[in-house]
Amino acid sequence: TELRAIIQWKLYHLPVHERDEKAESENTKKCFYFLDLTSRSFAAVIKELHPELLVPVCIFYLILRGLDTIEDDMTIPLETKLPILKGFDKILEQPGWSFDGNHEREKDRQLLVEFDCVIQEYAKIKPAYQKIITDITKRMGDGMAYYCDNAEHNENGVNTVEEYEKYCHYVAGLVGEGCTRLFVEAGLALPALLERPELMESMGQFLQQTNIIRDIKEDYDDNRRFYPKQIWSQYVDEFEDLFKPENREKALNCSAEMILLALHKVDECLYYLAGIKEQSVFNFCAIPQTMAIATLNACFRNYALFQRNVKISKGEACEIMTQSTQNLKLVTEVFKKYTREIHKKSSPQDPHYLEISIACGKIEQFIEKLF
Ligand code: RWZ
Repeated sequence: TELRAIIQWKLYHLPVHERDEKAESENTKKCFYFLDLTSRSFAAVIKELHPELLVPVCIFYLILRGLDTIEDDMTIPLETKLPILKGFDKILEQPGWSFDGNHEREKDRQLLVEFDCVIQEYAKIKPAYQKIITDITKRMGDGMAYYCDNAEHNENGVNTVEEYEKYCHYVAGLVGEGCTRLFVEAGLALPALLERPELMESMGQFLQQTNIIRDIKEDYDDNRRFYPKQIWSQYVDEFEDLFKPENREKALNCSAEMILLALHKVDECLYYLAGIKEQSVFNFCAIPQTMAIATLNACFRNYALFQRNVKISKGEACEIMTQSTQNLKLVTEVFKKYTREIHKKSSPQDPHYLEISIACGKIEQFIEKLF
């Protein structure tokens, strides 16, 4: 109830070129160079953040990106990988640390080779922010180590929906928690958000689940599978059968069930956004969420998902950007639009047709209730 009352928007906007260039050291610039290098979508929203959080969030991003690169790299032997993942929080306190054992993507590799610039910048931010970042790094590293070790003994990837959501908790739910604690510490979000941890968890879950749904083909080609067996095994006997043209309908129904699971997070994401007081933080949180619902719509009942990368169009992305940088009302309009499109496309032949209708209807009702 308190969360709902807080829709007073203060427009904050300071173009990057007007910020005090001299205050930023060469080292800081190098960190922003790495932000651009390693992030497709987050660099833009991070660079527009309130000055108080600009560098801390950039550093937070680079640290987790470094961790993610280690986790992802299948060429690093487990006996090297696990100690790095589990001790990454300690690495942040080691000036000069770098890693050149990564050989998968050149851009990610370079960040780890020159990781010292992140460590130096981390040392300069407020201790309260450092504490939050270290805590999340520690818990995420431990979670990743657990899943890497597990994957070694378990060829089939994630089994249950519970395991799937737990994996998403480590790689994304924790990002939601870290960001929220930074916002509250900076006085830019309501402390009440910390008393409803399921809201920040859903923010991360919704983004991560959308990425997993969208990247199924790319992940399969890299020999990774994140769709839980509990879901795909209802449609096909072997995971690879999802990609056979004769299983087209089964594959589409499987992806629809994955999308249904993600849609269950939407209400909590919108409720979370109602707790953000400051415009640049609102944009930072809202843009990825609206991009995600548009991406789910682009994937829904689209067989291309099993053949190549599905993307939203430039035009759609532009419209979403404008609508996501104003207020909660316009953000809910974006959600309403894409939820309706998903609802319209749903197939009565789909075993989860009824559940999908209910989920879409609930989102619409929730939006009506918010205002
Ligand atoms: C946005 C401050 C790249 C940090 C974590 C992100 C890597 C696995 C990928 C740090 C949205 C996709 C980016 C869900 C959080 N973890 N999952 C800041 C980072 C979704 C972002 C990416 C996660 C993450």
